[in-house]
Amino acid sequence: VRRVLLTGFEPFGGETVNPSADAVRSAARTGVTDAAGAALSIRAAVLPVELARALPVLFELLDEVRPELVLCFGQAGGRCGVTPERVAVNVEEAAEPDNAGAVLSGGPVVAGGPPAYLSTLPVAACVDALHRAAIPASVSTTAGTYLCNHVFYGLMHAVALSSAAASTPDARAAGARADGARGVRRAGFVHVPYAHHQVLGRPETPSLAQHTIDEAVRVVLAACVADLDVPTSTPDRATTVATGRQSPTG
Ligand code: PCA
Repeated sequence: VRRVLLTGFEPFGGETVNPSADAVRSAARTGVTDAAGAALSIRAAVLPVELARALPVLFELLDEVRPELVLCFGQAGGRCGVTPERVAVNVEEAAEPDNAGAVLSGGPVVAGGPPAYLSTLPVAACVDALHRAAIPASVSTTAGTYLCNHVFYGLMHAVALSSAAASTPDARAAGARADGARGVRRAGFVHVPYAHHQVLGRPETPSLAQHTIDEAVRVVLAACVADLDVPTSTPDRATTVATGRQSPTG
């Protein structure tokens, strides 16, 4: 049985809901099968929008679930479609503090970490699959510099360290706290727009129905599972998908 970890985020920025949390819970409830019809073992969790806690909570989940595939989701209010993220950057900076009042003041996510990590999800295939399901989608080249990018970068860093851990003592020491990342073969981040019910009084703000966002999570998950057996040596298969216009996140 293939083990999958899905995460969403709690509400932030004055919202009372976060469609990413509702959508991952929905996927765990309804279930998703692979191409051969076998049910996936899905764990869905909701991460705090807190710098000090988001990654520790994620790493605990990795240790517990030992997933092959990790898909993190977050809300990007103002975007028109579902946006698989191409790249996580080693920067955290935002005008708004996190839900615990902590300020993101321009420092790195991981001191001394590489500038960026590319998603190991098949982002173009995800967009194609979403389009086949008639869900608006495009590849995004920025997850912002708030909590979503923080979690995305921290996840990719943990996976990178855990795969290096077998070979170098340095990496083994640094990676020790994310041991559960070791079996992860694909990981990445996907932003979703506001749900309709969040913007009822704001007719100019783009949104999708929550049930469409729920479906988007299942579609992305199925596309990523189908990709699990393709060699990772060619991360950039996004030759046919144009990057859509994006508004800022969070
Ligand atoms: N979106 C924010 C953080 C939590 C969420 O759902 C972001 O894009 O950083």
